[in-house]
Amino acid sequence: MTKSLRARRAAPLLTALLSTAALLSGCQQSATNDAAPNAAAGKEARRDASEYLSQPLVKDIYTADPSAHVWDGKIYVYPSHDIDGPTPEDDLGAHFEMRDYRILSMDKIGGPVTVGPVALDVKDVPWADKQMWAPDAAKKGDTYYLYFPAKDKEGAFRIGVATSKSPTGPFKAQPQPIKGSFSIDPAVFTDTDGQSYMYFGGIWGGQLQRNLGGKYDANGSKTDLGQDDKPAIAPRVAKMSGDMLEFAETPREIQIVDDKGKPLLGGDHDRRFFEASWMHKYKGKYYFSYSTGDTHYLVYGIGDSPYGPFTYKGRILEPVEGWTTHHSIVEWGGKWWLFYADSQLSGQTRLRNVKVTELKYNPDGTIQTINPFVKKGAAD
Ligand code: FUB
Repeated sequence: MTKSLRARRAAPLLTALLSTAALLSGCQQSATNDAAPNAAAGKEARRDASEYLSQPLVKDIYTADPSAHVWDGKIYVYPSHDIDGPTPEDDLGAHFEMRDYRILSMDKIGGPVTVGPVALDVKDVPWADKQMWAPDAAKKGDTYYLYFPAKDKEGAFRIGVATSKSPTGPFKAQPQPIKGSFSIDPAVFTDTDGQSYMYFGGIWGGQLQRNLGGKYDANGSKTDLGQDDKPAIAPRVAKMSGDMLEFAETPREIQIVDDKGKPLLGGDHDRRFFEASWMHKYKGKYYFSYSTGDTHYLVYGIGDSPYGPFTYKGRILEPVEGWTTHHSIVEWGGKWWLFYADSQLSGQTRLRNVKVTELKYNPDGTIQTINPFVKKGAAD
């Protein structure tokens, strides 16, 4: 698939327009409130619910970018909370106008999902102006930390942190963004030795390409380096301070290399980093996974250190319905799970719904690629 506009890849065309009632009846897992989202009604032709590998976890609000964690045996999902705003779609994601976060929780995968109340609102974050994009969370001692990107008053994405004594909030934001933070999509991984690291970054609307000189350049490239034969822009990682509120070091670039040890190139859109970092550890190895953005894959590399380098290994998830693809991977109940999102309920990229499906490894530690559709070749 070639470089496509963020705005262009909405739901694929189907001949039949399903009724909202029929669509919603396909949801396997219940939420606390079964009211159908208004904007889900008939905007696009859609697939039959039976064609999707899994069904939306909740249907009373729109959610995306699910960061899942297991704390005290319970599963918590920290998603973006999509809303139907007025801004037209563009390549930089201006249509993702999210203003708050609501946390999902469940006792078991496949069981009822509770949608929590507003956990953090942009109006309660002193430095933030708009676009509360993909968050993540961490726990240390008896405190929960919500990490979130938002645009500041100058239009630059920064990453903030808010704390709570409850995993579902409400969270209280620090007055300033994390010093030295920029771009989007924080993912905080705590290693087996207790040290936490934040992975982050995203090109195009995520502004990573506008932060190359250590300072936000509002006039920088809209997309990437524009140098297809040079190493692609790297995601970033930084060790977190003991109090989890700051970086303990200047963020480092993460190398993603091919099987010959060469960095993936900017023109390699099927494999290079775009956004949606996630880190998990399996059998002592570090798995760095991410979205390829304009080619719509979730892919991963494996390394021996939380800093990388990570050797590209393949795809985790083929393209979902909708432009974006963003995920998390977590172990629960002796199995591994992929949380992801698509646009099944609305047919619109800006209004997504989170899902979960089992993730399986091969004996050599590679991940089995998942097709988000039951019928082969259903994705366009
Ligand atoms: O949800 C807004 C943005 O779209 C996220 O931050 C990206 O990862 C993509 O999903």
